[in-house]
Amino acid sequence: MKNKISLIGVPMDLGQSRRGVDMGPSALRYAGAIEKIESLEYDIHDLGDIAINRPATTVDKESNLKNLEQVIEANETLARMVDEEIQKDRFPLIVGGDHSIAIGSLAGISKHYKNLGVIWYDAHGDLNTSETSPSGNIHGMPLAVSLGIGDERLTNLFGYAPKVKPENIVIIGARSLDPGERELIREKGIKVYTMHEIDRMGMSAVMEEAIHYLKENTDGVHLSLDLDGLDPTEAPGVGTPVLGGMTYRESHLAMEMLSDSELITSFEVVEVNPILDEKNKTATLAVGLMGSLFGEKLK
Ligand code: B3U
Ligand code: MN
Ligand code: MN
Repeated sequence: MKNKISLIGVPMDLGQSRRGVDMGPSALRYAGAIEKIESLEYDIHDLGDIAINRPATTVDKESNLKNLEQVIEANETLARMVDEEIQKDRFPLIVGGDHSIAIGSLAGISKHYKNLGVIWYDAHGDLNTSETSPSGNIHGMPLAVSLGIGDERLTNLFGYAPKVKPENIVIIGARSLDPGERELIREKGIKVYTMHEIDRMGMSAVMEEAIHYLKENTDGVHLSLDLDGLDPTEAPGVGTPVLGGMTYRESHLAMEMLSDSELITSFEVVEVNPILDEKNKTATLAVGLMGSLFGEKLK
């Protein structure tokens, strides 16, 4: 991993319906994200937060997508910033905000790789389109969008599509998939470790397999960490909690194994909602996971 990191805050809450996740970047900074990473001897620049245009909720008439224009605008800014940081040879660490910001992260990252791998650590698949989405919430769509599936205004963000290939994606921790998402997973042959596989195989074997799978064919791997991948008893501060998630210990192990693998070339932490949290528990947990991903156990 590069020892130069740039943190970009994206206080985006328009990709879903519960306010408060826009305070995620503040909660993560308050929980000591910068100090944690500095303590691990990285040179970290905090680039501050992207400005989000936040009018009342709008719904695009033809597509039913909520807050489409604002989501596009913020993601274009994010893509540009991420692209610039990679050009400066710095590791992008993006902190949200809801998961719709992965559209911009992947748009800025992917042009630097021929075969970008993606690890999607999440209770959800985020593989909906405006047709399959039960909610119209764009945070349930970023992985489909990055595959080039969905509304063109999103898929073509930053001027190209697709950003990732289905065979370079690994989803870990899924336990809430909509019918359209299941169909897409089957159709595209996307590798998914649901909670069933994690329970049967154990996190260690799952991560070993996932790392081996991505090592073969990718030249960089983006880790997209949605805090609702964890069990809500341990990470209550998320907008759409789903019971039966990955534990604190499993998640630390996963981050440590990824750190050891030296595969990860960009990282994003999303869906921390301090309003729904208990004394910043979820942000604090997230900062701990960042520490593990950045090699804390070796220090
Ligand atoms: N799959 C549902 C729910 C959802 C997706 N991502 C989150 N929730 N966090 C949807 O609205 O697309
Ligand atoms: Mn998600
Ligand atoms: Mn999720």
